[in-house]
Amino acid sequence: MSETRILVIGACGQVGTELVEELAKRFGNESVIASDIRESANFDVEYVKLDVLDREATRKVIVDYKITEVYQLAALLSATAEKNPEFGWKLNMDGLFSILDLAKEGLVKKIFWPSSIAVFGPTTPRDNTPQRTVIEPTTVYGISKFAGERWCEYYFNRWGVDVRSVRYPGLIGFKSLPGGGTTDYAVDIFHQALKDGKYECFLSADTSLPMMYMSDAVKATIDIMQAPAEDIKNRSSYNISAMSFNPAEIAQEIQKHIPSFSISYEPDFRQAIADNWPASINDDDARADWNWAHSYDLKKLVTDMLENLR
Ligand code: AKB
Repeated sequence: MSETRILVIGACGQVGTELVEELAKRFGNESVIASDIRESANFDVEYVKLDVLDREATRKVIVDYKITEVYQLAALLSATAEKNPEFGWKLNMDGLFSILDLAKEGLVKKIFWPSSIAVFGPTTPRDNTPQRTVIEPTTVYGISKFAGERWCEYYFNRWGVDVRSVRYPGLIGFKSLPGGGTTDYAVDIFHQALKDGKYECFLSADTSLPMMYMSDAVKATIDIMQAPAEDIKNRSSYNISAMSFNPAEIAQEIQKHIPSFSISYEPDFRQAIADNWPASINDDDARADWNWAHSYDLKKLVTDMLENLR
């Protein structure tokens, strides 16, 4: 059996930071290469500077390091992509094609590429959103993720590219800050609660969104990559779910630990994005096909976040 050699692209982001750490634990530091657009970064594994839009540079890293699996995480998230739609589309689509094409050539054996709950739009059922339903995204991020899902399935059907994907909900972790998402409030709130004892939220009190603790998201990512190929019956992207809450509910949970904490609401342009996303997600397919299971609910998440950030 050939040795697993992993490249994580976009390793300095919110998911990448924790994913690299977990992959290194499971496969050994020498089997994992972290890469990002930054000049340098602090990882226990080797780091290479890489712009995924530079196809020749990407090919060279994959060949030089004898990479077998790629986790392609480089992307603009929902709020940032709305500010720069042209670059959001370019990075999110060309970054994916760069890796899909190298896999099509046989240079990479397996790919992970994340999609998002942002694929859903105002015409999608908001509660317990099914795996297969109306999908009419209204943000450039959502459009790019939905198009990416279709292309993943196409590359699998047409050329047998082993690509696997999940639709991440809002992700919450303590090891790094999020960058440019609509669900970022659920991370910022912890930092402000500990620093100032108060938080001004850019979404309204009753905006419920699907959320997940980062350790569960990392587990889902590695689990789907480790599953036998025949168990992956969906080659576009799987719904995955852990919990749903709104800003008022997470604030109440934080107040159980910090009674003086207060929250105020000043919705901005991100409110319109959140209003078009699901409130909760049905992930029966992921649970049935590759045994997806989450561990963290809101209570456990809040306790763990505060303990670690303190
Ligand atoms: C965002 O808010 O843009 C992301 C996502 C839900 O994909 N966290």
